[in-house]
Amino acid sequence: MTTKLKDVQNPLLFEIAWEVANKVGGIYTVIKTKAPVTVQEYGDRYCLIGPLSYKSAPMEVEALEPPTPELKETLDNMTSQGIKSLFGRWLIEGAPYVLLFDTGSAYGRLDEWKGDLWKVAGIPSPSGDHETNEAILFGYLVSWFLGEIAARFNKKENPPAVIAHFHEWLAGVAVPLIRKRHIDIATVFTTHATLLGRYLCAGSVDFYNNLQYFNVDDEAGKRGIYHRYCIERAAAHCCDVFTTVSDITAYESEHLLKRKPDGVLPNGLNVVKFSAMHEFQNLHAISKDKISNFIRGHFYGHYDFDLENTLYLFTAGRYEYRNKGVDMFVEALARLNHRLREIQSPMTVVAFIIMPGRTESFAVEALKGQALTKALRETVREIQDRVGKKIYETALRGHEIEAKEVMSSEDNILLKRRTFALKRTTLPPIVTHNIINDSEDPVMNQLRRLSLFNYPGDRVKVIFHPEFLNANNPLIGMDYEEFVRGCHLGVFPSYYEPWGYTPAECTVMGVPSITTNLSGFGCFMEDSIENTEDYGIYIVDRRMKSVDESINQLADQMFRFAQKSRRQRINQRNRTERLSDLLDWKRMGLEYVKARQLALRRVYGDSFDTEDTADGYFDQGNHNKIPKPLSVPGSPNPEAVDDEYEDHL
Ligand code: G6P
Ligand code: 1S3
Repeated sequence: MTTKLKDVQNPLLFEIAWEVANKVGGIYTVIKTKAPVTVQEYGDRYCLIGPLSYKSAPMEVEALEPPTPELKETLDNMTSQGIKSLFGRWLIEGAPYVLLFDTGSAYGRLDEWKGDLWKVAGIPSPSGDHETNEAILFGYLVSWFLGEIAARFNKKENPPAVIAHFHEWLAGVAVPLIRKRHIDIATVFTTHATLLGRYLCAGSVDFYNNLQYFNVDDEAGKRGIYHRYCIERAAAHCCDVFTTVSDITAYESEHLLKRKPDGVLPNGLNVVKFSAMHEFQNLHAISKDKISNFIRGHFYGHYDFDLENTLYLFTAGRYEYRNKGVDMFVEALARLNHRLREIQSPMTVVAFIIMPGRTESFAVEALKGQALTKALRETVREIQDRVGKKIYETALRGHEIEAKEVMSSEDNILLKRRTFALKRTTLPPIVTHNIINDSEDPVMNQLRRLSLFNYPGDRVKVIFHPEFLNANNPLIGMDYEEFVRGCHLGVFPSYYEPWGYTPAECTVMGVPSITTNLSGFGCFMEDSIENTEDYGIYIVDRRMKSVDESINQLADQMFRFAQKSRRQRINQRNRTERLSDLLDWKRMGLEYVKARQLALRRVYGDSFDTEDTADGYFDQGNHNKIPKPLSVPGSPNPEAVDDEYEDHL
């Protein structure tokens, strides 16, 4: 309900998400990496809204006085009614304004608000669902805030148009409230997945072939998420512009949420370009060395493969065994092992699975290997020093030194002792931690079933690291980005993946990856590039193929990758890295601009000078795909492959 003409050229933008200054998963990455381009467009007219966590806020936010009287008055009024909040700058690139609400300070009103939500929107909220309670408190605080501030701005001569962009159901409660209360703002709601989709896929249903047939209320009820589903569906229907992150999730939303999204807002990244062209290749070599050090320790006593002919593959993400396609990855690794053994390949593949599970501690056997190799390294360094000094002194005196005199007998014994300690009767562990209920862990069970135990003859070795990486980790002391850079191939054969940041992150670091045509990222790349594989983006067909065929395709892709020469891998990394511009927010952010424009036109159509139907905002038109690279494939001499062609790209 528009009352006055608005300043639609200089609108205010609030962006609301549970993951603002609060890292949980992918939405945090979306919001944080997008901030620089949004700040560039909106400057101080942009403010993010999230929940206040007293643990993380001091590290994330620099507190400030509210810069406008409208904001100050609104927050003062809320504070006088017991609501605690923190306003300031979020300490990330772009330094946007951020407002965090302490949902705890509103707990006394929970029952009243739950009753109201049922009355005005028909949304039930059973007791005992903490996450939903938080979502309700957050939604009521945000709608209270937006209602007040919009009313205060409306008293101005030429009030600014206000856009509120909400992400995901956890921030969705405010959307139906804004609609019901006729708050004078334009709303956008973006869903990054659907609740029901995630639950259905995690079970064993043929999701994509049955999308239109699910009885959504029934399915949500059976899974105990009906109330959450209601929030998500209400937000999707009550917003002015409804969007999601990929075409595949748009299709899913149309059937499960019963509204066709107005457009798709794919996720970008804040791409850091190195001034030196091949800097990322050097970083690969440095990080790979660190991984190799870990490998030496992990496989001590069985370190009988050549690191020069070893490839590091990995998968990573939240531990959603089926949704993230770990089941398929492990199965394909067993087939890859078989094929590499069959051809007596000189290559060894080490496959890492980095997914946080429920663990008790690091496994002693995993720690022991690192300790032993560290001790050996130190001993060798000491001996090196002593030997170096001896040679130097002898040479200075003009004498020659006999090779057998170089090392003292004490040093010889010391070295023997260290070498002796490296003997081992056990196989190198397939898991780095002690897992709680190990016998029920799906990854462990599958590894056991397939006998992937790191036997000496295996060409595929596995390491399940059931915890996210960080630089202080005593085993693999690297943060995630550094680790990815050191790997050769990321493997993400997801079944349910609305977007999929993991392969996108690989791409901007110049690391090839495998994804699927059921992931938003995979479909986007397939749509944008003529032959994705040439650019190091392998796509497994999980739509039209049977499960067995998809696993074979995945095994085949990894097998072909393992046949590449170093030169070919370097070339492929160069091509992969060239795709990063495609994923940069500078480009991807344009879809967000369109969504906001559409919302403004729909709500404040009268305030625009030109007649505009607001339709067609998301029409992509005819976009040209990135063509095949100029380089000739399959040179007879792989070491001499097509460098001169590469320069033309
Ligand atoms: C980068 C480095 C090269 C190194 C290569 C190893 O390109 O700049 O110096 O030889 O990585 O590649 P690889 O695929 O064998 O890890
Ligand atoms: C969701 O997080 P997820 O891993 O649960 O949102 C991400 C950001 O949009 C997206 O990349 C991912 O595919 C979704 O599944």
